[in-house]
Amino acid sequence: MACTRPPSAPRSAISNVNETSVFLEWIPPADTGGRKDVSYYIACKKCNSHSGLCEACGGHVRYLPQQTGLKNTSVMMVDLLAHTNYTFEIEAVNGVSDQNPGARQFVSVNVTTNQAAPSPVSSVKKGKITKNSISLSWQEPDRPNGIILEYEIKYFEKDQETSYTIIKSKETTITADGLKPGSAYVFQIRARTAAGYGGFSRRFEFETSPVLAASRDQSQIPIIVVSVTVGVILLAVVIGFLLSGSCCDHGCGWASSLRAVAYPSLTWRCGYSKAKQDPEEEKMHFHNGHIKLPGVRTYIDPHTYEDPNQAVHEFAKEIEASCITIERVIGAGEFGEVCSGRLKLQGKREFPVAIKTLKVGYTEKQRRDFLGEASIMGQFDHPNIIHLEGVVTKSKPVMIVTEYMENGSLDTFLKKNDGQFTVIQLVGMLRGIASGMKYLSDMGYVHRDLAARNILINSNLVCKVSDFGLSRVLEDDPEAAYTTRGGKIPIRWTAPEAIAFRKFTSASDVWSYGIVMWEVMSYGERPYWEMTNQDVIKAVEEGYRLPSPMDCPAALYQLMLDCWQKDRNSRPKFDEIVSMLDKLIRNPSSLKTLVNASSRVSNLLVEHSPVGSGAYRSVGEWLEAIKMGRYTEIFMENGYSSMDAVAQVTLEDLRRLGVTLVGHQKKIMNSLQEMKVQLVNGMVPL
Ligand code: L87
Repeated sequence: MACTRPPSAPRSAISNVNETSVFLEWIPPADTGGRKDVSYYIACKKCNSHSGLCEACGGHVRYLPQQTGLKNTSVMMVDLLAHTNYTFEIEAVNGVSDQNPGARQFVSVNVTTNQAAPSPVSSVKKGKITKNSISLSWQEPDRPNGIILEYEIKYFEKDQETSYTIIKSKETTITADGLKPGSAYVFQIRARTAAGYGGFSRRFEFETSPVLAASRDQSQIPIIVVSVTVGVILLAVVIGFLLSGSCCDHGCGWASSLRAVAYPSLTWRCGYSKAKQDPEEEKMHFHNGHIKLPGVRTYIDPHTYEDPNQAVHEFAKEIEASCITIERVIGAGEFGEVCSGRLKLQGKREFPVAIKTLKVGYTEKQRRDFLGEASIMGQFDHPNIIHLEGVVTKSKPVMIVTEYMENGSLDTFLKKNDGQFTVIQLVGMLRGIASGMKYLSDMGYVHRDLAARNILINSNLVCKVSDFGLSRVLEDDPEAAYTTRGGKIPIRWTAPEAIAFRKFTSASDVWSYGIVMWEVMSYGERPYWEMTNQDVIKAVEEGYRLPSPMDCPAALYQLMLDCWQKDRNSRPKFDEIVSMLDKLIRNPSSLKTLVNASSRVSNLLVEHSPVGSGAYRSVGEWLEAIKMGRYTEIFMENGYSSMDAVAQVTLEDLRRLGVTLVGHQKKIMNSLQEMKVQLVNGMVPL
């Protein structure tokens, strides 16, 4: 037997961070040591960001599928600590590595995890139950991911979900009272940390004790009569108090704001003073003039404010212009330029920001619409929503300042990096967008213009939803076209009911999300290519849907088709989309089944033409043309030396040849497919 050696280090390791999970992928070592038994070992170190000192990670980290003896070139680590720097060393070993234990051959990757919301509460127990009350207790979530600030308990009478009550508690016990006797109630609990709310627990159902027939005797009637009378008197007093207007003089918190919202015509009587308002209270009690239960976080339409300047300062911090250094122009918006720059706030380190400016000579309406976006953004706090730093309104130009996203708009970024990401990286991007959209839909905000061009992506490939506004959103979008009814709508991204009768809901956002999935999986391809808007509307109405992008995992294409159901109530909800994508990320083999080429093709009008008669005279020329020239030698050495031979290459063959980067596999297979098949019409009837 010939002498063999330990392998060289793995190469080109890449990481994808999702809250407290990290996915790693690499390509095999250049030198396998002349052996076929290469496997991989992952060493995990937790590093102090100040001292730079590292220690072993300890037992809390889970490795999927495992930490040692990995045969595949990818692994996922879950249950990492939030906001922590980790170094992962991916070591290649083979049967003789033990003979030379000194020389570990590894490639290392540094990552910083993000803050994660707490995991759901999993066990809830009932305590004392009476005919009007239910007491509950529960355990802290398995993964609190931080200090739990409070719990939110939502409950409603079974089958009466539309009317629910929310209680907050710092303890892990509560008593819900004022319940109906002998009735079933459904409870759900979620925990909140600095990172926001975790998911709700599953539903727990408990029943109040029944009233015995004997206790429902005549003796209770006087009590009921008295309490109803007292209730009516109290209500009358409250209404009289509200309508009197006298409270304006002493600024009585929520009552004056209730009047401002619920009775806008009365506001002239007292004017509107910020000092008299408690913004927190307003957020908790009202939504577009409706009284809201405390703790139900919903988005407040800035239009409900008489004075838009007040809205913006309620939700956005005023920044002094002298704290901002503008560096360069990075884009254009409807109202003026978008720039990159730096922000230096007192007591903080300077950091990069993006800045939207309002061009000079604006009208009052333009200023209001421009700052309206900041009023909306300022209400959101989520890792997948672009973060508002603040606004400049006291000097000119008026500006909106956000965190800086190094990789810019998602559509441009994907076009620039065609074929360069693994499926898991792409799904990670989609997961982030879905998570941001879930948050927006939970807040009651309908985006209306969800498209890859309105998603920003940072250097960690974290995607964030951007571009908020009300009427102006669509004015700003060059994709938006006027419909016959006069509305301006980005047709290719919009659900049919929103185009036909302006029914914009979170379900129509889900449709758009399906289009974004398609854009992402096809690296920024234009949905419906160069078809006209009219043809798109007609085709979709007739039941045609976009075909699967090339080499798209079947599970993802199925999810797209689900998002594009005609019946908006049958479309998945954003929380279901997030769970589905999480499941796929945790089990990457579920992404291996691709929408196969033959089923794609059977739905298409196709025309076959033999490979080889075409444009390329040699394998080298072809690979160079698709920027895969680095593989020429490997192809030639392995018998793929003519275009006819190349035509037979399968994905399996590519893997065997060491083409392990999914992006490169895609590039090569796509190019072959393109040579073999000419697509005449790519639409798939449902
Ligand atoms: O490279 C970028 N990084 N580009 C091109 C950006 C960024 C960014 O952080 N373009 C924007 N960024 N915008 C405007 C267009 C968004 C689709 C924003 C950040 C943005 C701003 C400055 C205010 C409000 C909303 C988005």
